[in-house]
Amino acid sequence: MMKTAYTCFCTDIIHDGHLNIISEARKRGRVIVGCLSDEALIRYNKFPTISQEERIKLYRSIEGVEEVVIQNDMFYDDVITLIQPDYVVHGDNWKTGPAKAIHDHVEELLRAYGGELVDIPYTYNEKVKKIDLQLREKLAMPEYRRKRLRQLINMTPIVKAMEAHSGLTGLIVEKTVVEHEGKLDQFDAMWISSLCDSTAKGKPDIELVDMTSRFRTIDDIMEVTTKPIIFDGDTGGLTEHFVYTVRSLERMGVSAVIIEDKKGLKKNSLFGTEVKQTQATIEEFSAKIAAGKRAQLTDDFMIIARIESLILEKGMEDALTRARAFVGAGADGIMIHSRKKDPAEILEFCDRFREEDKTTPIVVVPSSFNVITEAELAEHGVNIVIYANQLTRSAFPAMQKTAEDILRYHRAKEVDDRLMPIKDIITLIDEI
Ligand code: SPV
Ligand code: MG
Repeated sequence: MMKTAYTCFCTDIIHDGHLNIISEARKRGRVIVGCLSDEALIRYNKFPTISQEERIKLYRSIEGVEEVVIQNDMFYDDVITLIQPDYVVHGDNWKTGPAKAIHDHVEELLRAYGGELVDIPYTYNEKVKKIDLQLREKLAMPEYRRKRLRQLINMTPIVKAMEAHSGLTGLIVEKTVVEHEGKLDQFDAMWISSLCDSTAKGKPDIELVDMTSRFRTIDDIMEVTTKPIIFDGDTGGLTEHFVYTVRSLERMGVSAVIIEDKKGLKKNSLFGTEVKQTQATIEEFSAKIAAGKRAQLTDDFMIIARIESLILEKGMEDALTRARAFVGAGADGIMIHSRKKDPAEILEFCDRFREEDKTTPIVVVPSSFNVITEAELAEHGVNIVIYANQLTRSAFPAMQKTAEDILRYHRAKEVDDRLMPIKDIITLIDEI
């Protein structure tokens, strides 16, 4: 019987490397190509720039490919059970890094029935490099990046956003991939926190850092990343100013702005009622949202209304009434915030909001109620979870301790084993 050779693709463009894999597979048998599903792809690799259907068509059009199947499981269990290929052929680039776990797992699956894994030397020539750059362009340019948050909301059970406030923290959010319990995972989006952007500049979180400076932060991050950006717009400022902010953010390729229903001198929400903070009226804030929606030029950009009723202890009914009104005014999503350790009030809000509104995205920021998992939040209808300040809060004590110890010992030797090797920090940064 004719043998079968299987390979899984997750590319949007076919280059010499893929053709080489197909030709090696053909030498061994009937070629079946797996198309990694969108959902697996965004966890494993990067956001697809063409649809799953278009990728299937693309792979089918390659000479020598006899069949294309969808691979839903990035660890290959589904297709290997189904097809039991004699060979799995892959570029040898998956033998290092987080993908090594997949390599090893496939090898084990094949061994169980006498199949063979064939690792082909990875092709990296000028043409392949150019195609990599083309793909990067499609991910990083504003018109592609902007719409990606809406796409992600539809593609994944919960969008995970991590705080970034500089090129370096942006790179961490962009590049961190972990393998854990048989799954690879990475963040989907970045949150430009007003708290962390201000803290990085040594300033309080009171809308003191002006928009020009905040835009500079966005630009620093955008220059070195491709993931979509959610901008913390504080109160949005005066409505007459907010409409310009919306236009600027949209033009830059930011996907969403979240504005909170407060007015006057804004203080950080985690202070709650310990400081004086004033909530805007429903009418005032609805007018600001509506003006922002009128100002935007694309259908991609999102204006998300953040409700501070639970933070300011105005009650659940007030929060729900506001949510209804702000969606009515055109808000593309609702962020509900709380500073309680117990997630109960957040979950009650989500459940009650979802009873009457099945579709408007819900955003939460579990800084205080940090026991809740992403899966539990998704079960209660949450679409976006934001880890708003954990990178800053982990970096600060580490830096402070290093500074103290160098003062203490009058040299840097004692801190050295806590430091990232210089070589690693250099490889973090891409050279063009
Ligand atoms: C921020 O990260 O700046 C936020 C979230 O607005 S919070 O600090 O919890 O108010
Ligand atoms: Mg903020």
